[in-house]
Amino acid sequence: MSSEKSFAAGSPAPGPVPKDQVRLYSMRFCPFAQRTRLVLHAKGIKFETINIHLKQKPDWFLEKNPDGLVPTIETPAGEVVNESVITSEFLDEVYPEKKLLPATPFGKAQQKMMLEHFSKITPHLFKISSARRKGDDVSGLEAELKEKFTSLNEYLVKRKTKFFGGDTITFIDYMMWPFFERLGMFEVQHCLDHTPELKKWTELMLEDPAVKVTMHSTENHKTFFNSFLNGKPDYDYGL
Ligand SMILES: N[C@@H](CCC(=O)N[C@@H](CS)C(=O)NCC(=O)O)C(=O)O
Repeated sequence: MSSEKSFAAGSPAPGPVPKDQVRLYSMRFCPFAQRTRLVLHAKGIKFETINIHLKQKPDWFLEKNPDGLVPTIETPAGEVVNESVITSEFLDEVYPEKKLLPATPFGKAQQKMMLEHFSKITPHLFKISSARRKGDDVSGLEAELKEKFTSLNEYLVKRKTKFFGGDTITFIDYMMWPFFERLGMFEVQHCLDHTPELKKWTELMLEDPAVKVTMHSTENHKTFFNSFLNGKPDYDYGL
């Protein structure tokens, strides 16, 4: 697609997915869609993006995914897959070059266990941000977040690896990254100060080409997030 502008209700439906590509239905600031974008870029998969106006979804998008959530991917064969982790695993299987998930069942299970653990941390970020906006004291919540970061830090220390799946970036790192990119937006960056290995991991992630190409600055995240909180998400912010 030539424009990154979001498609809203009433916009014409896109044609069929080009034969040699995958189509990603996305939203530029969505952390879940960023997971899929990271995998697409890391694996060098040819894809086109259709950004969706999530407040005014086109009917043709809801026909493809009645849940109306991004990320959703569509293949030239008409296969429609949604949910960030499922789309990412699907892409890793369909495109075997540069595998991101480990080959062994135990290796895969380890990454999925870690992801399960991590998915209990993310709601905490939203909780802190919402409490802060209400003017509540967030020190207790921040202490809990620091504890959770300590558990991730210990994982890296025990394994003695730079990344969560070894010394190179794998699936689990990409699944976790979008939320770390947004620590500044949630104003909890300082919660990493006592977890040096985890902090180093964030610095190494920032050097990754797929991270570089999919990321937004903290300022842009903040501006979008504020528009979202005010009930008028500016999906096309910065375009
Ligand atoms: N569990 C889903 C969550 C995806 C999600 O919440 N996406 C948001 C945008 S960040 C969305 O599509 N929201 C539209 C809506 O709720 O109607 C995943 O991992 O893909």
